[in-house]
Amino acid sequence: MASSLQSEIRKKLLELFSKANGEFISGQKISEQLGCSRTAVWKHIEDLRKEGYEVNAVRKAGYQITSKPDKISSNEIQLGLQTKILGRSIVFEEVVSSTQKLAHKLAYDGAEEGTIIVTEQQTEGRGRLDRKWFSPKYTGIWMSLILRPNIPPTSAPQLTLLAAVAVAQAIQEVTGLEPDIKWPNDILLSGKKVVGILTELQAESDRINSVIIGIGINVNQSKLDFPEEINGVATSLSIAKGEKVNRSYLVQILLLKLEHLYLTYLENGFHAIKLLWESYAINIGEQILARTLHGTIKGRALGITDDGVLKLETSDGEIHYIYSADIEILSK
Ligand code: BTX
Repeated sequence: MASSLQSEIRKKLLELFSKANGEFISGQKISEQLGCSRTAVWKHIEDLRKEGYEVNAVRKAGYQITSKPDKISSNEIQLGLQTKILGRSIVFEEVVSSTQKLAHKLAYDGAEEGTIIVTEQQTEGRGRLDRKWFSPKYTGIWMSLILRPNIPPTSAPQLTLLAAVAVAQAIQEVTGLEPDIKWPNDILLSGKKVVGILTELQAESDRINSVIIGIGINVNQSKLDFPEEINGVATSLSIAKGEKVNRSYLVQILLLKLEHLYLTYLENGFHAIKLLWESYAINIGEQILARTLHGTIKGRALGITDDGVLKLETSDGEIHYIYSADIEILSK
């Protein structure tokens, strides 16, 4: 109770500074607006400083924020967040093994729909099929989102595609870059992977308890930051754009895009999402190699079905439906 009151006060304080637009606010005004004593205000300011905010304090004039930390935190994400459901509850940890792992636990314990788990660093970030996801500190967005849609478990892959569209839209809006999507879950810039998406379920045979969508975005890494094994295949937004990108702002826009698509999806189904997804897809119409758990198939990617399943035509004219695979594009 006490801590949620503290975080409410903190949120209000940051809102006040945001409205002040870099101007001073008097201690008196802050204490009135926050409904707490001048000493409590001073303590909150000290806490902000510890988190890396630079706060100017001048007698009679009051307080002024002169710079914000290049950090991800609940405050940074919440301040200016325009969503109604997604990200209204934020769990932030400086370091975790994997936000997916923590999200599973919280979802199991009843976390509300829209809860996000965000961290500065993952020590055991994971990709599909237990592969590793490289998640160094202060450079990326490592986030899991808990959803509780009333859809059958077989429709859950559609949410991976929905998330990919939302990430692509957010990257486009924030950076002006034009990402491609490679079925099902890779987002690429100039052919290199900049985002990975991992969708996992807590479900019974016919109903979903929760969908946990893990999103990893390489934001401010330089080329040298990637380990050798992925150096040739990975990139970051800042490498592609030539300048740093504000991560908290990107999370805010991403949540907004996700929410919009998710509500559209719940109301009208997958079709509109499918059309958007196809507008970003690079492997449709191409000769591809699909490596599935059951073997490798070569053929032309015809598109995706209304369920988000990849349709592939082999040279003998046979149509195959691919539910899960790694895709290599053979022709452009
Ligand atoms: P994936 O299986 O499609 O991709 C994993 C593969 O991508 C690795 O085997 C490696 O070759 C390459 N890779 C690893 N790290 C990176 C990176 N930072 N950038 C580009 N390529 C890389 C993709 O799986 C799904 C990834 C989801 C990550 C999020 S982060 C938040 C959440 N928590 C968590 O543990 N995972 C998700």
